[in-house]
Amino acid sequence: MYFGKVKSKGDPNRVPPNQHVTTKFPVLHAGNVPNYEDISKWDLQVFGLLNHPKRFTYKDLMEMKQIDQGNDIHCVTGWSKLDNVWRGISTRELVKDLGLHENANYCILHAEEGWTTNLPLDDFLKETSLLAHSHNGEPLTPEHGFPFRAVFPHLYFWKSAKWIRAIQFTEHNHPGFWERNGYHMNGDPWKEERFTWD
Ligand SMILES: Nc1nc2c(c(=O)[nH]1)N[C@H]1C(S)=C(S)[C@@H](COP(=O)(O)O)O[C@H]1N2
Ligand SMILES: [Mo]
Repeated sequence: MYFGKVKSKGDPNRVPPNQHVTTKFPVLHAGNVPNYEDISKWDLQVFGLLNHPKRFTYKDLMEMKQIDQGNDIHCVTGWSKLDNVWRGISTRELVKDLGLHENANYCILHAEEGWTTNLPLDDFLKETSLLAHSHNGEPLTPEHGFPFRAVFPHLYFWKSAKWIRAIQFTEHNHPGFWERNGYHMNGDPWKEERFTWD
């Protein structure tokens, strides 16, 4: 299990600049919370610059190797939540047999209702990046992204797409939903990469 750099709760170095720690788990998103009546019909499409595009069902993902990741999350609106434990599938594991092309430099994550976000491939494939189905020992609630959400703890939390339905690998960096509205293309909380006009 990975617990990031071991720092105590009181350690100011653990909280990025201009963030405050909350013990709540705020719910934040644009649009509606999806309702899945039959989870066997849900799927995750992985496509774009790779040799073997693949459709994963819920069952496929649940039968893959599972990992637990402990981390802190940082929302661009200013809250940070420490000591989360997520369970799911490592992004590296997800794409390891799909033959990513040399020129796959970026990803677009597609969620329900056409919501998207973009990030560099290296961030997507970081050791701490995962697709999670559980948080702190409980299945994700619908509000927090059931059945699967991305988790990229090293980036502001808006990159961690809830209700993810597809992952697309691209050569160029295409801005997603918030990024088109001025949010940063990378979003590193330690560098305060909040908005492109900063
Ligand atoms: N599909 C989708 N995922 C999303 C969002 C969204 O609007 N739609 N908002 C992002 C933002 S801004 C944040 S802070 C986190 C919030 O996750 P939470 O509601 O589980 O705290 O989800 C991110 N993932
Ligand atoms: Mo956010």
